[in-house]
Amino acid sequence: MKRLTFTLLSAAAIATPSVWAHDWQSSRPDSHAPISVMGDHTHKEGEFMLSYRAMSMNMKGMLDGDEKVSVDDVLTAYKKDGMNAMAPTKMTMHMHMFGGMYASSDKTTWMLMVPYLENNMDMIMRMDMPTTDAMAGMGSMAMMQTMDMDMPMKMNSSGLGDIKVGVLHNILDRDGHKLHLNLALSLPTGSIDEKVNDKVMAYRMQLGSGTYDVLTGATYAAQNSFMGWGAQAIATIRTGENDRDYTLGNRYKVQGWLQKPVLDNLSLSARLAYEDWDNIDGEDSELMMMKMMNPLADPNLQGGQLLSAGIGANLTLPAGNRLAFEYTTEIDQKLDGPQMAFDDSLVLAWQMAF
Ligand SMILES: [Cu+2]
Repeated sequence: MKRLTFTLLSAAAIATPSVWAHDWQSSRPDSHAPISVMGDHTHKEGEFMLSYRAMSMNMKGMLDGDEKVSVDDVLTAYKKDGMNAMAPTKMTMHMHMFGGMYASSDKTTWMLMVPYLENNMDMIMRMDMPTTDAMAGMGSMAMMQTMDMDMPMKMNSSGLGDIKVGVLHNILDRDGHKLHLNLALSLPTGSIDEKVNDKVMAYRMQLGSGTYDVLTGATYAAQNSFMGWGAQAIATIRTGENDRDYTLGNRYKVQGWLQKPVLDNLSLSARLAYEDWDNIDGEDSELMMMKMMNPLADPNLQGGQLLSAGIGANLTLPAGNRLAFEYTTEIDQKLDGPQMAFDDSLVLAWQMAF
């Protein structure tokens, strides 16, 4: 028994260094994090990378806190005599994200991200309609009676989003463990003046924040011969106020992931993310009346917290090419509501380093 224990311990002692201590291998598929994670990896001096991500995000139903709220609940609460009420039923966002990376040294990698967005929202508008009785007796307007009528509506917005310029700075790269700092500036290139029928659309439908935003945080990643893992914390801090007199809430996101190389060129991933974002500070004056009829136009119904999980895969191909996908679904969320809830998202991507 003693001998067996000794043999096992010796085996473990010999095996451990080979499992734990080796240099970071950037050729491994799991040397990049799951594809939803931005600014996850750095490059070697002189290396370039181009990337394209196609993302789609679905939102469905509404929550107030962690309670489900039906469309009818919202319409009933917001409907006032002589005015319309509106409630969203679902929203999809499609994003094309073009990225570039360049390492000016082994320690410093520069990033550029250019998003193109397309938002689609389905809503129900509850309006007053004269009843047929009232129509018949049109002569006496004072007697006019109305009834609620629900009309489905669609709206969409599309265009350039906020361009981000960033830098990643390595502070540790030892024995398969890496740590870098993330810093990026988000430029107000996305429109905040998107309109439907000459009226400004609710905050969610706008394409940018309208402010210069600072994204700052850190990313840790590790590999051994068996698997890869990592974690990232990023804060998005808005600065100043935009041209429409409001500031989107700051966002804080922490996430962690595990990756398993199943083939030389293929790894599978599981990721858990927690996000917290604040309400809007200030208000778009053109939405001030609208918020009486539509919760989406209320700056105090925008904050929330979301716990989500993703599964994905990274595939390396010849000549520095990579393909990746990740599917993310909500696990739990708590929203200042009524507010539309996150349902799921899908990211497909191509990357090429040279
Ligand atoms: Cu890269």
